[in-house]
Amino acid sequence: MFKKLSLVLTGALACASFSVQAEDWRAWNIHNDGHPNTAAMDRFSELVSEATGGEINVEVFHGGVLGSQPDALEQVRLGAIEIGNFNLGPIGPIVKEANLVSLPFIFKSVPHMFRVLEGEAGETIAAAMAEAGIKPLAWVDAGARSFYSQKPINTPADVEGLKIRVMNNDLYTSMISAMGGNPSPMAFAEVQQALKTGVVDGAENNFPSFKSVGHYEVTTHYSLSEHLIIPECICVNTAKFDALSEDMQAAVRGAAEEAALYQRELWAVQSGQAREEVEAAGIVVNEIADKGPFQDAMVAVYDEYLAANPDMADLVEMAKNTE
Ligand code: BDP
Repeated sequence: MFKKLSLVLTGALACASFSVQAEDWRAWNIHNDGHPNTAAMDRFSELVSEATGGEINVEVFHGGVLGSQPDALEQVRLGAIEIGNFNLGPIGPIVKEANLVSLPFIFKSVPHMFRVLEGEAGETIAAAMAEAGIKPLAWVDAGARSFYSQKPINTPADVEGLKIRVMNNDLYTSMISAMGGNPSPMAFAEVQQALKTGVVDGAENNFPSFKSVGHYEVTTHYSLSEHLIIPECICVNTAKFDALSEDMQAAVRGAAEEAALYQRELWAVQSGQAREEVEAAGIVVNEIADKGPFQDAMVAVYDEYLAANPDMADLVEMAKNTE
């Protein structure tokens, strides 16, 4: 009897704590409908509700409406936005370790990038990000970034004199300068207009993003330089996550991991589709037979970066030594 009563009471208490603890989280997503990450973030929201029994509800704000990526990252650090799908490029200026992934040609391929992230280098980056208030729960695929412009780019000399939009990170400005181009850091939302009006001559991104925000409508050539393979994350405000019970932490992390696997499946299919679609719309895609000259041009970027950040040498070695 006593046992029964205590069970009932425990149940009542669980319900009471359930309603008190229910949390509404806002999630930032820069992409719009039709981009694989948008579908993955919607899936994440469903998975979190299921896994937490409705204790945490994630409302995803697509299309960057909660702010530019650098702004949103600050908001996550402050806890004004709880969670989001972020690219590690703009995290580099906040978390030095994350800059490993922004060194041009550091990874041999997307699978190589994931192997590095799953190893000690990835653990170091994740710990540093968590320390800075942006805790990665799962890694997301963002393919490789290549240049696009009004002309084909086959060698670094073809970049000379071109004004190229880059994400907000000094490594990218050095990268463009090392090829003789003029780097122009700019928010993602402004790039289409800037390409259209000639404020910039080119930009660089993966196929799904090139397509989804219409950059392919205002350029003619996409050149497969694949100079950057930058991962993304589902990242949460560290304090918010750490304050959850262990069960809730496991539920949210599990949802992020499952959503990330889903994203990678979508990416595998949709990045090929995006390429086909932009080609069908008239974009000329050119293979770059020899990427050697691009890599040679980056030696100066590495030298300058490692001279200023000697403590990054270990991470660079780890990445290079990862099979
Ligand atoms: C896309 C990333 C997004 C970036 C954008 C950019 O998914 O996070 O903001 O590139 O170039 O591929 O700014």
